[in-house]
Amino acid sequence: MSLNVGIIGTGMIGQDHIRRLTQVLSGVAVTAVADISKERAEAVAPEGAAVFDDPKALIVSNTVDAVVICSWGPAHEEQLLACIDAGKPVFCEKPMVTSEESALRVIEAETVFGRRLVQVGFMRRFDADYRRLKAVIDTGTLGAPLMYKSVHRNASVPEGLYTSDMPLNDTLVHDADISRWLLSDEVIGVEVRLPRRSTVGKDLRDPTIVLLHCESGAIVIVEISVNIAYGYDIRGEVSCETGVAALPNRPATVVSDQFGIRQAIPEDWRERFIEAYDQEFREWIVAAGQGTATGPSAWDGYASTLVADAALRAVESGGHEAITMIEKPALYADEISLSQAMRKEIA
Ligand code: NAD
Ligand code: ISE
Repeated sequence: MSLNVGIIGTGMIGQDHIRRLTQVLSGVAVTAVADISKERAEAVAPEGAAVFDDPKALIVSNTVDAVVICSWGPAHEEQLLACIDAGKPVFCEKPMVTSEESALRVIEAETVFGRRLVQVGFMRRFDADYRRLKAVIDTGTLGAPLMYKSVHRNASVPEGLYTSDMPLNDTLVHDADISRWLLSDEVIGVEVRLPRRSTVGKDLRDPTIVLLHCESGAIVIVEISVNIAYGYDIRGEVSCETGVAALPNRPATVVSDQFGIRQAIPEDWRERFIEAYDQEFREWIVAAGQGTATGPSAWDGYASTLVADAALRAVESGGHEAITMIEKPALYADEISLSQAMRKEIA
């Protein structure tokens, strides 16, 4: 039986997810869409899908079994809470929410409901190269992870939409989540360094370097550029006690001509992570069909929000900003990874 999905937010990523749910993946149908711009929703609605003005009407509609939220970050909390209230599985694009208080309200609602319903759109966890990188770290053959370098470069950002806070409260959440997942660690402190400012980004504070201090003592160095012009370039390298494991360069045709030898770089996240988004939804469709969620949880959304909040504070203070988390509810108890077990043995 097909999973009937309603999509809230039909902008860039909403349209890309409509394409993958209607043209790429099976076992799923898009039966409803909603956007504050009804014209946009109508223009991109798949044939036969109902178009709603009000996202809450979409959420409770009996033509919708599960919801995909692709609206702007500040709208996510209200829509997530409405989905939990309706008992419907919900895939929510990152950032899950935009403040610690919001994240705690989502966790509280889901915990009271008693079953995971929320999956957060941290698609890197579904990328084959990141999964292989994690597998290498988890086997423990390189020893404990000590440092991770996460490079996150965007060619450009949409005019008008980006503010100087967005590298920290919108972009950094991906690096925070993938670091926690790869290293099986929790971030307990954040520092921010602002290098010489690029003139390409106009009013943006760009680039940014963020240091994430992890519970184990490992340090993550994140480099964020949101206007680097040459392409979308994502890199990752984990330095362990006896070796280093890195993401490979994406295979691309090597062109040799009068200008030299070169390979194309993805234009944006849609191209770089196309298979990861497909896999993320393949796994979500199965879980949502069973009335639940898989992969990045509301807890992970909370943890990445705390990192973003601390990074914003660190810009102001110029120093180290500590992170304190609530006790993890049993609903989010993870399987302990091999690297965690190994680090405990070393300690
Ligand atoms: P966008 O501006 O292109 O589209 C957002 C859409 O949501 C717009 O059509 C807007 O009208 C609609 N919207 C806003 N508030 C709404 C509300 N309250 N109710 C209904 N509709 C509403 O933005 P985008 O680039 O598609 O990003 C959307 C979300 O997806 C953001 O949270 C963004 O961070 C996230 N995103 C994730 C990735 C990823 O790699 N996982 C990539 C891009 C964007
Ligand atoms: C965008 O919103 C995303 O989520 C992309 O994955 C990220 O790389 C980009 O920096 C964000 O603007």
